[in-house]
Amino acid sequence: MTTPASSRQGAIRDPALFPIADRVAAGQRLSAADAATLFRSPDLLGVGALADAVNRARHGDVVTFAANQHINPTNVCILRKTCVFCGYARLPREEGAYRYTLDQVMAEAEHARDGLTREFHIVGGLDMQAGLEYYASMFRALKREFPHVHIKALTAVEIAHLARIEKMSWEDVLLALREAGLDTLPGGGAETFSLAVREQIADRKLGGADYIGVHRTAHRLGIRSNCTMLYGHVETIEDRVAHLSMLRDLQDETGGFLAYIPLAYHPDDNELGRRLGLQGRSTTGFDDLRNLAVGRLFLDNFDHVKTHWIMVSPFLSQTALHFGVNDLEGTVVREKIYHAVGATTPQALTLEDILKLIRETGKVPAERDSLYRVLRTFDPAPAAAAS
Ligand code: V47
Ligand code: SF4
Repeated sequence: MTTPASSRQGAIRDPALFPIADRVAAGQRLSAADAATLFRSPDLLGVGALADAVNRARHGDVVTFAANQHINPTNVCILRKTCVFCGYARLPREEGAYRYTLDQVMAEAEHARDGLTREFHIVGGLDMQAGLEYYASMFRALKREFPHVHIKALTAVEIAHLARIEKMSWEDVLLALREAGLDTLPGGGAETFSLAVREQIADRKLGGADYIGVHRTAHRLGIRSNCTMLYGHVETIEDRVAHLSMLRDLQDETGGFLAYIPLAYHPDDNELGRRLGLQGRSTTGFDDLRNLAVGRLFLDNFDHVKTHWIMVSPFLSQTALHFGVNDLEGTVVREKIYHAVGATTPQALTLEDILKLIRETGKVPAERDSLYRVLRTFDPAPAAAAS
């Protein structure tokens, strides 16, 4: 047996990774079995080294970030009882339920006057009282007041919900929203596509095939989108691989995905965490880094892999920059969904925080727009800077 170049360099210790390293070096696509091997390997540094090499080949040392602002207009959701991992949703008359008026949305959007915010990320519950016109008038008003701010809004699940309550097709809903100002779709709502998993954690939620179907429709209309996978709950390695395969297949077909974002399940303050006895025990850093690295390696047709530091902490996101990640979810003014389920990380980082975080890793920070075009590149700092 020949010794692969990468193992000679000593980066890879697990022999099960040698043939995968050879395929990566040859630019060959990884199989589902390879992805399962990567997920099972205890050699996190080996998996990370492979992902880092692939990431560097695409992006060099550049790490991008975008200054965005989350707006969550309603937490009223008809799936409140069945999405058992969600601590954010409320029934209409339940304590804590809210639905913003247009004025409240606009007041919250005022933060974008700081001039730094380039994107509104708008998602909420499946609220029967928040129909197409609720969102269309919101997007029109936001575009009128903040024409320079990109609107990334409504997950595939919310698009399908609007289609159902308005008795319209997905396509017509997307066309109407684009007309009002929608620019791209966020990747939420994917959870883990496996039927067995959905039955346990998100029964009655839009299924995986339909999630893919909504994104396919959006891509056909020229609306780009992100995609996600929620991991660290009841899913198996095979469920993760099947999920990633569906994302990779759609990307082969349309090329419409901008970024992949693995989302770490937070077990606090939600029914699933109580059922699984996981409260106070979030995903491990090991598994967080591995999910990011495997995403980079298996999703060979994706340009961008992003960490969401709100979920996995700025510290882990920083380390992830050496595990295949090229993008950080940027400055977030106010964020409710994760802080309803126990996230204890800071709710916003300043521009200086983000630059420091990237520079310390020896990488070059670059601000991007919502379509991942670099807007300005910042000077790298000496990697050994101590403060
Ligand atoms: O779909 C809900 C997740 C997602 C919990 O597209 C939870 O740029 C962990 O998709 N523990 C929405 N996660 C957020 C999302 C996202 C985030 C950042 C950037 C982008 C993007 C998209 O949040 C939901 C669900 O998977 N979520 N509850 C929880 N207990
Ligand atoms: Fe509703 Fe989304 Fe929460 Fe499910 S995850 S209950 S769809 S807000």
